[in-house]
Amino acid sequence: MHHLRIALTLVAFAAFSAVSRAADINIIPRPAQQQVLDGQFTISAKTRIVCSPALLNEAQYLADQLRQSADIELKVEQAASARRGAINILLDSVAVSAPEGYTLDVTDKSIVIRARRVAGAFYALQSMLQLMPPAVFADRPQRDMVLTVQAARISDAPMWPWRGMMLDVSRYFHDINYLRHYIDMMATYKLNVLQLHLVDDAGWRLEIKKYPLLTEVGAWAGTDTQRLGGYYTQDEMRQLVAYAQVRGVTIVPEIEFPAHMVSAIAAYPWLSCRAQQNEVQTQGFISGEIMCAGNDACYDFLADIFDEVCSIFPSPYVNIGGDEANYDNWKTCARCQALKAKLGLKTEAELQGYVTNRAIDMLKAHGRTVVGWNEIAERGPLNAPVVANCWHEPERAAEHIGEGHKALLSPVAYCYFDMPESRTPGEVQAATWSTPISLEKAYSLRPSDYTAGHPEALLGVQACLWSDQFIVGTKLQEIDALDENRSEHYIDYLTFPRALALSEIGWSQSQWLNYADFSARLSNHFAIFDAKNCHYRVPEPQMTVVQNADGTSTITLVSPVAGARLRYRTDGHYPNVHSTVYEHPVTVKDAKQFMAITEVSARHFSLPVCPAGFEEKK
Ligand code: TNX
Repeated sequence: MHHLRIALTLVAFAAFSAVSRAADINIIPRPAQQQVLDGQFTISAKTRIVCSPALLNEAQYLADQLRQSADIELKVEQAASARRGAINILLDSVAVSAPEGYTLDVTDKSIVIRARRVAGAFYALQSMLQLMPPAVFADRPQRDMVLTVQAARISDAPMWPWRGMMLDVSRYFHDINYLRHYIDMMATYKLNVLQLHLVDDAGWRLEIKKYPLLTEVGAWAGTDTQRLGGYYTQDEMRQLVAYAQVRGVTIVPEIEFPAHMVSAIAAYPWLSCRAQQNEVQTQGFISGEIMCAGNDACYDFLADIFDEVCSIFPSPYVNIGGDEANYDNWKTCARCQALKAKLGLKTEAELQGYVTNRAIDMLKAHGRTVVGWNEIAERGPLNAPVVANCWHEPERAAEHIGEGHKALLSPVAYCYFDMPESRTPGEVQAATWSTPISLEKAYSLRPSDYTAGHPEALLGVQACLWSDQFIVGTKLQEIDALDENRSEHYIDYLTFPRALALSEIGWSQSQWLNYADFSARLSNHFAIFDAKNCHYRVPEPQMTVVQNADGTSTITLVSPVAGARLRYRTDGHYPNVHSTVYEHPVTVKDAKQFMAITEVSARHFSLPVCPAGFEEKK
């Protein structure tokens, strides 16, 4: 009977998706089931938002968004069941079984959202907003707003519970406003975890009341006019946590140790084995300094830090870093060696395991689970399962799952968005130690390949935006002169649109992961980015080249951005916004001399695409 029911459900789902005209809906990440219907729902000043009492925040979020972009004030009312004519946002654990799942039914008569939990209701709202004109995402009232919602029927739930972004706020201090913008962008695409890399050699970014020098000293690097830095007060962080919570985003704090913490050691030299005075670093090289493992005071320090961190961040996870530890100082430190002997440990790696175990215990007392870079699962036996954030080869995720840990995928080759998308001359100069990650490459990671048969142990995917690798002195061609060399605009440029690829591989079922289909939908999202003041990277035109019998080549271009013009040159020079507008396929004698760009506006255009390609820089 049970099997029959499953079979029938599958048939019903298959029929449901077969009739859907997916191309007409451009939602990213692609919903599990979607069907476009005829007609649309029109929102007017009389439309009510009706919600379950537990969903007032979500109803208010929608009302705020519509007030902001359309200058319309919708009334919010609480009710237990749907009302005709209204936008209904209801909790319904009978209709929806997946924890973060939802259904969204839009007809010309009403909108009905059903979700099992708050998160699902929020995701439903994001899907609903994506069924509206992009201007609905604007942060100020737009003229002539048409408040229509495409009629559709959607039933959706994410594949993986953790769809994250990591920002390195240590090497480059992003102010709170930028973090809000980032969270807003994430929320639009159902990305639900923001890991803040709060500690590294170049800066300690979180106010800790018991250790004021961490921010008085540790948050600042460089001298005189070159002095840079900053930190978040606990109040600011609490407000940010609340802001993120409303948007379905959990902020996971990363307090990095035993390596990558010169900022703390500069403030409190006794934290290190040799207790030598260090400067907070201005560059991103990895310091040989390390927290002393043999000094009890260091564990008291960690426990104090975690007390304050846990009082600020309700996240069930705390990330303890743990990567790239250089053990030279431990090897010559009498206290570390004494502890190693006392514990009967053979290697310094095992000593790191001991440090990790101490942290696991401290955080367990706060009811939190430890996350760390995959090194933590590789150095010394651990007393409890952790979440290994796998930044090397993705295969390591399967290994750590096999050992009883949970895993999160952030493999360099797909998820390190501090690598540029291309090596086209003129590309933003970012990290070069691994190969560029094109949008298509970012989309090609398949989390389900790395579960070792335990899908529940793979939490999901996360992209990393390290900021130690920006090469000072570069300006993006399409960004106005910046008054500093590194800036938030770089992070927007590196993050978008690749974060949408990440969002889809983390959310959508494998059967729907199709790059061509994704690109076609994506072309409609740049208008959303514009509405949200996002300084995204404009993709190059899509190009096909056909060789003709007479030796000429015919080049066909497709705009990757809906509504954007393409321009080209045939003389081997970079096109600009005054070059010839592409209207139909072009036949040229020498394809190598052809270059084309996507032009979103006079100041926002892409790097060129060229049939000959661009040489990889050595
Ligand atoms: C490696 S990835 C690091 C970071 C750097 C990054 C640069 C990892 C856990 N550690 O400290 O910022 O490479 O791409």
